[in-house]
Amino acid sequence: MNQRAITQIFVASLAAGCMSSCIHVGKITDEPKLAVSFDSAQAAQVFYDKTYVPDSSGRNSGYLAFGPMLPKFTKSEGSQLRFNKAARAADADGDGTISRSEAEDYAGM
Ligand SMILES: [Ca+2]
Repeated sequence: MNQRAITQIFVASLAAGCMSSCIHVGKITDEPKLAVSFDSAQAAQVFYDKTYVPDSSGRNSGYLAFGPMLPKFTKSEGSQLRFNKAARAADADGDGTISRSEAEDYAGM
């Protein structure tokens, strides 16, 4: 193989790898925050701990990959949409107030 062919293969591989692994298209969806209250500080603490503190399972959501990767298309939730989903799940009776027992049920305590 001559020098020119090796150079062309190298450049083509580099371009293909960069083009396929450098593309990340993300879309964030969000909505206005719900008006939710808590009947106690403990209820709020349990709710926020469950909703925003990562679990301690030790699993890593990242990954390590070698070589060219496919373009990455992701959809993610905005912070208010995440809060609203959690609040709807926690507020079992739908009265707009999360009680301590509702927060504990939501947290699986
Ligand atoms: Ca409630």
